[in-house]
Order: sequence, then structure tokens, then C-alpha cells
Amino acid sequence: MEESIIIIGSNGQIGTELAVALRNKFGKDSVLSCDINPPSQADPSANFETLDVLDKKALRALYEKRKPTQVYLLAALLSATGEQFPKKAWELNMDGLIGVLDLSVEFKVSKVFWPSSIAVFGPHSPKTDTPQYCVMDPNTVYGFSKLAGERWCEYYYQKHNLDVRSIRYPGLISWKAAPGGGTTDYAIHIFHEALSSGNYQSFLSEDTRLPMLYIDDAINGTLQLMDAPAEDLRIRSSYNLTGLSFTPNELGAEIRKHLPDFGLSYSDSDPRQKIADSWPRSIDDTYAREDWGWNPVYDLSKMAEEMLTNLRKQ
Ligand code: AKB
Repeated sequence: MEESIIIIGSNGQIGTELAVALRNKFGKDSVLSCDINPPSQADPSANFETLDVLDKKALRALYEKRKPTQVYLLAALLSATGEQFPKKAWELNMDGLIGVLDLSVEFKVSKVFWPSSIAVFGPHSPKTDTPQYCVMDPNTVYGFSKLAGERWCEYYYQKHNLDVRSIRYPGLISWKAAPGGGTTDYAIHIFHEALSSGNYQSFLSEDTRLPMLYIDDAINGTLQLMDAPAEDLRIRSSYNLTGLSFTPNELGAEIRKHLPDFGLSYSDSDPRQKIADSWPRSIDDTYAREDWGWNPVYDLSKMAEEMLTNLRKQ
């Protein structure tokens, strides 16, 4: 069967690269990218439509027109922006998801992908090798909207037989699209500043360890999960996933191997610190490894080298 794929929120960090991967896999005409804003570096041959996921009429019209077989819902406000606009974050992250789940049931979509996050964990979750199942008391709007979203995904799977698949992404590191208002964004800004000014002030403290993932691994993992036989998937809320864990200090030391004069300082009064302190330091992703063969390839040194090489070319 010919696939008809819609990516909603396609201009962000994940969508920009996932769209390319899906077009390579299924063909250009099979994939439609949608976002509330036009893309900044538009590929003229890529199908794109402007869409506000909260515009129910427009969303329905899109389903009617495209009859999607797969839907990727990526539109969301992330952790730091969500704290600035809490009601907006709840509305977008929740109503956007439920609108897509409802239409996907009605239009018999074969598979839906929706990203969750390590932000679903909170101050009382175990910090090291955080397991799939544990205490979860997120204290950001982003975090508890993602946790509620996970429950909705599992609910639609159980009640409506909708094949929803999801990953709890850690901080994603990429060079193509700018990050959008997250707590882990320092790990991207640091590369840009290392190359442009040779100095960076991290908004997280030197020893704040967070789970991270290089974008190529994240995209491959997403495709792997979407390809997995439905009966192999034990998790219908969202899979724990990780690639590496490091601190700003360790990342700075890695960058200094390429740029020995790189200067790194730390801010001591950024509200994102409190968010980072409530998140895991590392993640146990055994279920993803066992159920669909998750096996990331980027470690700290390979990731830093890729970031610097690609940003230098830009
Ligand atoms: C954020 O920092 O908000 C995101 C995330 C970990 O979900 N990158």
C-alpha cells in the first residue's frame, strides 16, 4: 500500500530531519510537512502546508484531503518556553494530541507517532538509570503535559486499537535546525558559540548531568520503532531512550580537544537549572533495546566531532 504521511510541527529540531528521512524512505510525494510557520530553509520540491494543529476545521480538512496512513505529531511547546506560557503549553501539547488521536481513529490511520520526553520524570524519580516504570512527579507544564499525553496514547491504543508509538526523547543534539526553548538547548548553543566567538556561558551548572542523544540516532530510532511489528511492542505509553549522558564541563572538555582555547563559564541564576535538577541524569532504555533493537552509535566524541564538522561547513 502506498503510504500517505503527514508530519505536523515539521519545522522543529526533529521534524526538519525526520521529514528528510521519511522522504528518502517512502518517496517525496508520500510525505507532507505541516507547520504553523513556513520553513526557513525550504526544499522547493518538498510538499508543505501551513497548519495550526489547534485549528480543528483545518486539521479535519487535511485528513480528508490526504487520507493519511501515518501521522507524526511533533508540534509542542518545550520545557523552558512552557514555563513562560503555561496555559498555552498545556493547550497545544494536550488539545493538539487529542485532536490528532480522535481524527486518526476516525480516519483509520495505520500508525501515529508522538514524542514524549525525559521531562515526564520529576524530583522523586530515581536519578540514575531511571527505569521505564517508577515514581513520576514532573513539575513543569511540559513534563506533566507529556505524562498526561502518554496516558492518552495508551488509552487510545487500548480503547480504540489505534497503533500509537512514542519515545521519551532525552535532549536532542542537532546542527540543522535551531533548538526551540528547551532545557537541554545549552548542548547545542555551546557548539555554535565555540565556533563563532570561542566562548560560551552555560545556563546550566558545570556538573549538571543530563541524558542526551545525537539527532541521527534519534531519527534512526524513530524509524526503527515505527517499523517494528506491533506485537513486539510492550510499551504503548512511551519508550525510555538514551544515547549518552554528560555534563556541561565534560562537553566543554570534549570541545577543547578540537578548539583548545575554548572558554566556558557558567551562569548561576538561570531558571532552567531548576528544571534540569528535577530530571534524570541517565536513563535505562532496556525495553527499547529488547523490543525493537535500539542500539545508538554516537558517543560523546563522535557526536562532538560531527557537530563541529557540520557547523563549520554551514
Ligand atoms: C527540553 O529540554 O525541553 C527538551 C526535552 C528534553 O524534552 N529538549
